[in-house]
Amino acid sequence: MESWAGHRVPRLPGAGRPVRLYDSARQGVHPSRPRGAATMYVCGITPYDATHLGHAATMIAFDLVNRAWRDAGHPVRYVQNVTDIDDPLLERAARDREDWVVLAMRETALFREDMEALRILPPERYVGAVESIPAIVARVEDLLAGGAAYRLADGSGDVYFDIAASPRFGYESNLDRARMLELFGERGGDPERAGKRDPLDPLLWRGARGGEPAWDGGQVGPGRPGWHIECATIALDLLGTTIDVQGGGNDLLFPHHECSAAHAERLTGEYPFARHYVHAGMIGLAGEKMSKSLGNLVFVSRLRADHVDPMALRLALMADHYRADRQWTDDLLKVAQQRLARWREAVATPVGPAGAPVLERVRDRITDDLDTVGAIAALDAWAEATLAGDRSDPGAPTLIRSTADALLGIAL
Ligand code: 5CA
Ligand code: ZN
Repeated sequence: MESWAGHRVPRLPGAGRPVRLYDSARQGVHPSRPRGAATMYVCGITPYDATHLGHAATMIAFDLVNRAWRDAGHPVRYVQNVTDIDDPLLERAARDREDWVVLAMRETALFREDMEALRILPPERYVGAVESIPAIVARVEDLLAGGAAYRLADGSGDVYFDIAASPRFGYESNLDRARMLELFGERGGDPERAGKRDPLDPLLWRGARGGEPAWDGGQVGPGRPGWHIECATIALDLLGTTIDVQGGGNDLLFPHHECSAAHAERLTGEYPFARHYVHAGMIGLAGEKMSKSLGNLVFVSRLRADHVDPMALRLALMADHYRADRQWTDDLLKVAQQRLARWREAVATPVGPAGAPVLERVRDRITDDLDTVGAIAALDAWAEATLAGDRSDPGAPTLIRSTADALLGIAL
């Protein structure tokens, strides 16, 4: 699939720092230690509706990781998927009497536009599930041949992963079995399905059904891919055996990231699949998680059409810590708009207070598990001092402009 257009990132003087991130598996903040190029796989959209502010917030969080790594001198290899075949997409298309392919293409195109407007650096590879089917089939064949997968005996052609083949199952999410069962049922799993070895076994391949799209699955049989094997396959094939960051919103902690890690580790024999499992908090509206199924969405494209500056949107979504579940409010946007205007006014002056310590402070805060609150406070303080008349450093406005651009993705 086509990715979206990027932009030039200014180089900052001095040295960037090692990036420290919270890892859900170890339940603590640890430095990421990329060996050469840093590798990151982020779980992208299921394109049955337009990009909402929750998607945007999650993509911004991982864009900050990308920018911090680059600042530290690492080339970044970043891959993101599009789940362009799955139950929710087919259900929406059926509801609206629309061709599911047309729906997916339209919403993916809109997502690209939104990402570009928000100045999210594009992934090196932006990959759909459909185009990955031959690769996924090869992985399912491999799991079947190795005894880690089984075919249901009911003639459906459905193939499941046997979680007993994954002795560490549960290490990524740190949840007890009761909670796993609950979440599995809520998030696309089928704990009640008869004939499975364990209610938590996830679907690898769904055998062809009348009225549903299906692909040639070789020895696996005709059908379509399961969700977790999609992300495991794409990440392994494009980034290699062990990746630095597996990312997404915290709604993917279980079962999605647990199961993709279990698949990948069984396929490669290497542990862990990801050195860091990084999860962004959920953006909600009026106390509810913003989600397509609840229908309580604020779309990025809607706000853009209303002439909201995407930079203000970006600032608003960075005003609290990325891991916090938080609510979207009109007030959040107003504050960000005022902040953006102050920063722009300040960098438009020819001189300001010293810029270098501000750059160091922003670097320090961002590399401490993406502390955007601290980074924004440092830029606020500089802008207020400038506007109050502290004008000692003629290089400062340019440096601050580059700092906001390179590290926060904010064009002033
Ligand atoms: N296609 C799968 C991932 S492989 C999926 O979860 N798609 S999605 O469209 O539902 O979400 C796309 C990304 O946005 C995921 O990383 C998801 O965790 C994140 N996300 C979804 N809803 C929210 C929300 N309300 N707040 C923050 N992030 C969200
Ligand atoms: Zn995924």
